[in-house]
Amino acid sequence: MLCWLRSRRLREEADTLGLNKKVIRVATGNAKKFEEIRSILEGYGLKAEMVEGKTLEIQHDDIKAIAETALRQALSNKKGPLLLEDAGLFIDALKGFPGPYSSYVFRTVGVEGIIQLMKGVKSRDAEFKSIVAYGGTVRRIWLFEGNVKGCITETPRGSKGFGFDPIFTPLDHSKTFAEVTMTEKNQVSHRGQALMKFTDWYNANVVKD
Ligand code: ITT
Repeated sequence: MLCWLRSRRLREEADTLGLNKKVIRVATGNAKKFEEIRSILEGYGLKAEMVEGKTLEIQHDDIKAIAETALRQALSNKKGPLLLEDAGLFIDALKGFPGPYSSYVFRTVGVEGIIQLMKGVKSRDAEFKSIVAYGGTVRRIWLFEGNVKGCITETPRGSKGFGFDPIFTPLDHSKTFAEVTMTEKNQVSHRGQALMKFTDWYNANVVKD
């Protein structure tokens, strides 16, 4: 009931602001991530508009808390509604590292740093996790989670995608995320899963009148 009332308020808010409900404003500083989000949302009949600028990323061991805090911060100086996504690569043998520190680890030691850390390690299970955060104002935020299990390759493979794509092979697949097209990646990726949950909710609660 509470959720329904909140959804109705969000719908009313969008109406008052005169927003086109089919356009989702996405806050990210990563153009390749935006392109994936744009393509996924398009598949569900929604358009994406990039709201540029690096979002604040707090240090926390939970990516839900990171996404929620980043969205609150973005909404405090940009007009909502906004969607923001936070993701990370969690490697079992490294007890979940780099996880919430993925952005920092990618910028510093990069893909090669992970390959070095995993040298000689037999168990190579890993998981990409994604949290999509959406809200109209700082007080009301919805979270949607997606994940994909897979493993870390021995060497980087492929040149598509971004970040840790060249070293991640999803379960039951032989190619890394960097060896397949963006459409193929989106069909199995953590981001694709989280955005599917978001669009189900959004189309049912916000778009419908
Ligand atoms: P934002 O501005 O949207 O925060 P970002 O690049 O910092 O962009 P994240 O914090 O969500 O994105 O992701 C942290 C890091 O995790 C990112 O720098 C990548 O190295 C890695 N990563 C996230 N999603 C990925 C994906 O789909 N494929 C490969 N690496 C990914």
